[in-house]
Amino acid sequence: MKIGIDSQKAKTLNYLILGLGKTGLSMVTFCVREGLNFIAADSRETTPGIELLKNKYPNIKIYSGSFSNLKLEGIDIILKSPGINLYDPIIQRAIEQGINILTEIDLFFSKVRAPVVAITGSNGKSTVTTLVGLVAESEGLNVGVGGNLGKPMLELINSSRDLYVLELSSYQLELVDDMHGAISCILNITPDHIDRHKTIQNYIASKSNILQGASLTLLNKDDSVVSSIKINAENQYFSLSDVKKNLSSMDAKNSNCHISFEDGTIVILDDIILTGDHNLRNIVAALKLCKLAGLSNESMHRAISAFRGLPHRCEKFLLDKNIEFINDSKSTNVASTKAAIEAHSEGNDKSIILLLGGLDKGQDFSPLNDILGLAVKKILLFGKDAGSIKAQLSQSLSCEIFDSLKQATIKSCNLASSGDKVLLSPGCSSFDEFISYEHRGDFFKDLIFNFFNKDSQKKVS
Ligand code: UMA
Ligand code: ADP
Repeated sequence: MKIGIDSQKAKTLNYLILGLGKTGLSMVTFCVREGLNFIAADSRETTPGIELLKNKYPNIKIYSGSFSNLKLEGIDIILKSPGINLYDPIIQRAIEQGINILTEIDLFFSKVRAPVVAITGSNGKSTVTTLVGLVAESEGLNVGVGGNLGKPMLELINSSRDLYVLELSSYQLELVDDMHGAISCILNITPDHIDRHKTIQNYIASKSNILQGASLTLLNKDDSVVSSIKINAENQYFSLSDVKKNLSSMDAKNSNCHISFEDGTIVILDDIILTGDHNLRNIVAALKLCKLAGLSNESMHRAISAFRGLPHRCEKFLLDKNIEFINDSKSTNVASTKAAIEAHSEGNDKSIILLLGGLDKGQDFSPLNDILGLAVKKILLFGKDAGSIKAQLSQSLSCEIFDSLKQATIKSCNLASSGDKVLLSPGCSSFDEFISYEHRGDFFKDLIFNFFNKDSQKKVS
């Protein structure tokens, strides 16, 4: 049984904060503010987090080094950072010793009274979370937007908030059993992070935890995995297929294509700047969530029609000699690469030069074969797992392997001609060559701007 962090007893217990990244530091601040007894630990000898902590709170106890030497005697509760694996021996030891393991989500809900919209899924979380946040802002609400998106949720807490919008990852949701009346949404589930969760079933179970204790849930009717999840809360579905059925009947009547609810039109399709069905699906989900959160049609229309998309997600950053360059560095799984190719292909014109590769996280790349055969002129593979990805692709496809993204990018520039689209949608994580997907995307853009002697400030939408 979990101990409520807001109970009187909680103040008498001893806590161990595991991991001193962004989340760990936010948990330290929380514990200091609440007057809780704690020590903080990181398995690396030195991390920027430890230095920050020593400067800010010189008197707190910090353990650094292998967790195998970390004693758990006297610890009542572990506060786990999302990056620490449930299968880590320290967590297993803690479970054996009956120590409670809580996360930032438990701490968050112990303090927050305003409504919470919580969003998970394999892809589209950041886009949908940002969109809902923008609609709430447009309504004039004091909204806290964060979570896996970047700003730890504990840093969002403020008693004057009207609403919180949280992006939650499978790492954050792994141990969650109560979402305290949140409006919870699962956008889609396709294989990802199996290296961390071991099985797809564990990954689905982790994502599904977002529904526990929710007051309202929103699921994707078009996603076979998501739509078959059993739910206890009052559930609604969103569906791009249903929206598209209505659109085609409207097309026939020559009227404006728009997404609407029973009480009015929300957004005219021509006003939407984002490309691709995947983004239309994100917009449909965001609109439904806004509706469930009580936001007005006017705010939805204003925010959605002004939204240009987040950087590194199908970001068109240069059009030169009629060649389009697209940075989709945030694509770290096969489903997102597929979505990007679909969004940029026109029939069977094979105009895409695709840069694919990095760390494959044990994914199966064969589901890409059909769309690659239809829409892609050349596949430039790069990074540590280029060889194993190539082995999974159909032999009839034109592939070439490069040691680095730099070499693959230069090749793409030499290869591209008028009408082509050069698309970085790696479908892999970036850590073999880069510190993050942002680093990878910026590196790609800089190389291309340099190649064409372009001013990097002159971007296209
Ligand atoms: N650490 C250990 N032992 C371990 C693992 C990590 O001591 O076994 C330490 C590291 O040395 C480091 C710290 O833990 O000092 C890092 O903690 P963390 O990995 O939990 O990361 P945070 O800095 O707290 O950032 C986390 C999320 N990171 C992960 O889930 C890996 C961020 O998502 C999130 O933005 C941030 O909290 C704020 O909520 C990043 C991410 O990659 C973007 N998420 C994955 C994804 O989107 O696919 C899930
Ligand atoms: P997340 O936060 O879940 O990683 P993002 O909005 O940051 O989602 O997008 C990550 C990647 O997934 C990008 O490559 C983007 O183009 C792609 N993507 C966004 N929404 C979807 C979707 N609904 N289905 C498939 N891919 C998507």
